[in-house]
Amino acid sequence: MFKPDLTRADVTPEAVWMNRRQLIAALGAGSVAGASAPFAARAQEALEPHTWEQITNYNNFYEFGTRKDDPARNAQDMVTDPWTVTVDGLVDNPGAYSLAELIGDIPTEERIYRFRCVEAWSMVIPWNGFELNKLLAKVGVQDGARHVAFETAVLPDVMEGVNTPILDWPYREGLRLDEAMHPLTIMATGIYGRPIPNQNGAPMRLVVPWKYGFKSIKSIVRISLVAEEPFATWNQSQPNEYGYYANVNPNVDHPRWSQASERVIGGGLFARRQDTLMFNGYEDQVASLYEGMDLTVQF
Ligand SMILES: Nc1nc2c(c(=O)[nH]1)N[C@H]1C(S)=C(S)[C@@H](COP(=O)(O)O)O[C@H]1N2
Ligand SMILES: [Mo]
Repeated sequence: MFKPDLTRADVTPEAVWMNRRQLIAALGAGSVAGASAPFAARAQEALEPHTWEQITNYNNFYEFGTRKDDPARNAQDMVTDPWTVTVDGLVDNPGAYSLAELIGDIPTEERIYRFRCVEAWSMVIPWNGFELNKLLAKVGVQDGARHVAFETAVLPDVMEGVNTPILDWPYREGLRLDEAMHPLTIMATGIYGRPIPNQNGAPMRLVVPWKYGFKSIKSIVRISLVAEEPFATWNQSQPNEYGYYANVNPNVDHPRWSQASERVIGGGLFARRQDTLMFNGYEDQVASLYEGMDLTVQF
């Protein structure tokens, strides 16, 4: 089951540390060797992280431009120290915290997660961070809170994007409280053991690995505990295309493209597609959160 201290060995089933040939041999010839089971093969895949160069040069961060190579170039002037995060709403300890005060002595750990953008590309990223529930415990969630709302900084001097109406700024996202409390949901402050680069959402961003990437809001300056489902930027901009839940689901297509498979970033000539997994491969851990919901309606 879930262990709080995930390392690469923990997130990777033992069998996948063997190479594929050994795996096939171990499972008995024919059981995975046939062309029959791409899905089964994916369930056993090794979570081999993408490179630092890939993770930090192919980004979505519309505040810094809409092309994938814009953020790496344009985000470098964002000052992330000092950084203030306002915590408000239904909490015992509201306030404007420095990042150091807010994180305090919460230890960081490594989490190697699949990352699946709604645009149907994916990577594997070795984050450093901590469970959001630890931060929420510190600020004290009050009765009546049902959702957590997040906001990204708006810095017109360095973010050329916020001076244009491409999105309704600030970039905002939200999670239902049980999703926010789930142990897979983290606040990331690093990648590969280094401070998280600006283009990836420095100094602190959300990572919700079973949801489309747009839920994982970057460079957070406000966290609000609220009763009602909060404003979520992509959901509000095109509700028929981007749901509030935005759970990765190969069976529910985007109106303009299939979500059944994804392009794995990198590889150049060897770029490959793979089947998209229900809840991005985290079904065992999170499916129970959505019991009784029609995921084709509440997508
Ligand atoms: N503030 C903010 N957060 C954001 C975005 C953005 O444009 N602005 N893009 C989202 C989308 S669509 C994706 S896929 C991920 C990309 O994260 P990465 O660049 O670290 O891979 O960030 C998400 N968080
Ligand atoms: Mo995305």
